[in-house]
Amino acid sequence: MSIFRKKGNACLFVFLFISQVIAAQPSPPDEFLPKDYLPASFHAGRRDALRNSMPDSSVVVIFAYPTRTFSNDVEYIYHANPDMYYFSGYKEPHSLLMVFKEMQTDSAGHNYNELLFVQKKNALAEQWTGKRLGVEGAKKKLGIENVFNGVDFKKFNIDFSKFKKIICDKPSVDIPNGFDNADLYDLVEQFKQKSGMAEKKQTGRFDNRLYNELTGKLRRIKTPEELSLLRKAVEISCLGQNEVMKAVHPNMSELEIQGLHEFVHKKLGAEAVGYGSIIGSGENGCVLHYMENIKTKIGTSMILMDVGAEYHGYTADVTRTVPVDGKFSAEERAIYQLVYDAQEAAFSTLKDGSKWSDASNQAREIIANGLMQLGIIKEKSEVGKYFPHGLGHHIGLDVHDRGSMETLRKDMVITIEPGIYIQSNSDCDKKWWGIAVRIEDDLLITENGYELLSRYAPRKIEEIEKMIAQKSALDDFKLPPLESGKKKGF
Ligand SMILES: [Mn+2]
Repeated sequence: MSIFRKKGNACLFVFLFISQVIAAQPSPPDEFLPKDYLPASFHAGRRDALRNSMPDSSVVVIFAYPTRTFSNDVEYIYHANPDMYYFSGYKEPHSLLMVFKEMQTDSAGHNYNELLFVQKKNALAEQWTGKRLGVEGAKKKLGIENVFNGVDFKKFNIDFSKFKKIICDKPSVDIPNGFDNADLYDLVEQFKQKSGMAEKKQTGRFDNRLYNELTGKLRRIKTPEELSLLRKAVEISCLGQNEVMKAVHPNMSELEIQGLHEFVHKKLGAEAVGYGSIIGSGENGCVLHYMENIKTKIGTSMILMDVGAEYHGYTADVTRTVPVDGKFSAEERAIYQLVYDAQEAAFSTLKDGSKWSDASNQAREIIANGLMQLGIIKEKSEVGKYFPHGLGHHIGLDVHDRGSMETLRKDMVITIEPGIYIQSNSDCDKKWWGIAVRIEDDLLITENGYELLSRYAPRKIEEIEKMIAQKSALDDFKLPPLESGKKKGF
C-alpha cells in the first residue's frame, strides 16, 4: 500500500502566495521571462550547416504548420513546425523560410541567401492572440537580415526555374484559407505558382526525399545548446514520475495522475507535453498510445505512465510502470524484470558507431527467451504478439525525431523502450492477463558508451518500491467535495 501520512504542504501555498505578489508588481516586461531560449546564433549556425550540405543550385523551402480549429472560432494551441523553429527560431504561424545555396541578387541589386516571410504586425489581432514579432522584431530578435511580411511574397521576384533542386517538405493538403490574403494558404499557393510546382511535369525538381535526408542528418546530432534543453526536459519528466510514484494511491483516477505529472512539469517551467500523456492503469497499459486516461479509479494493479515534458520545444519521452499498491506481485515482477533485462542488454550495446539493429535484436532475444521460459509463448517467433513495437527512436523537437538511426553516433539522443503487453483472453495462462509493462529511458550516445539522461527516476524493482513508500507533498492536497457531485444521476 502506498503511504498516506499527514505532512503540511507549505510549499504550495508559499508558491501561490509569491506568484500573487509577483503578479501585482509592475515590472519591466522581459524580467520574468525564461533566460535560456535558443540564441539567434544557434539558428544561424543551423542554416549555415544546412547550406553547406545542400547541392549546387538549390533552395530549401520551409512553411509554417497550419493552425487548426479546436471548436467554432477557437484554435488549438499553436505548435510551430519544428523545422521552422530549428532553422529560424520563428514560432508563429503563416510564415515561410527559404535558404539558398548560392547568394542571390534581387532587382534592386541587393544580395541575400535566406529569406523569411512573417505575419504582419496587427494591433487588433495582437490584442486577441498575442504579440507578433513582425518584420523588425524578427530582424532584431532572430538576427535574420532579410525579413518581409507574408503579403510581400506575392510580388517578390524569385526565378525558381533556374534552380536544379527545390528541396521542400510535402505541403499540407488541408490548409484552411482564412480571410487574410497572406496567410499560409496564400503563401503555399503563391509558391506553387511561382515555382512551377502547380505544373505536374516539373515535379522531378521538387525533392522531398532530399529534404528529409538533409534536415534529418542535422537534427539527429544534437548541439550543446540542444543538449542543455533536452537534459532539462528529461530531468523534469523524471521528477514528475518520482512525485507521482510517491503520491500514487488506488483511489486516484488516471486523469488525476496525468494532472500530477503535468503540474510538476509546469511548476518546473516546461510549457507543454511533447505528446498526449499516456496514463494506463492495468490493462489500459496494453493500448500503446492510450490517451483517454478516463478510468476513475486506478485500483491496485500496475500503472503505465508514458509522459514527456516539452521544454522550449524539446521533448523528453520517459515511461515508468509501477505497482499502485506499492509491491510488485509475483507475475508483475516476472514480466517487469524481463523488460528491465531487455533494456539493460540494449544499453550495453550503445556507443558511437554501434548498430541500432544490435540493440534491437538483443532486447527482442531476451524478451522472446523469457516469455518462452514463463510459458507465455511456445516459439520465439511469437514474440511480436506481446512486444509489438520498435525498441526506440530519436527525441528532440519531435518526440519521434527525424533522422536515420541505423548507425548510432555521438551526440544522438535516443529512447530505449522495450515493453510486454498481455491482453485479457491472450493465448496464455490467465494469471498473466492484463499485465502491461513498458520502461522507457532517454540516452545520450557518447564516444565509448552512453549517458542515461533519465537516471533521476528509478527503474529497478527495489528502488521503485522504495520510492512509492515515500511521502509526497501532494498527499495532503485535499479539495472539498463537489457540490454538484452530491446528486447521483440526472
Ligand atoms: Mn517513445
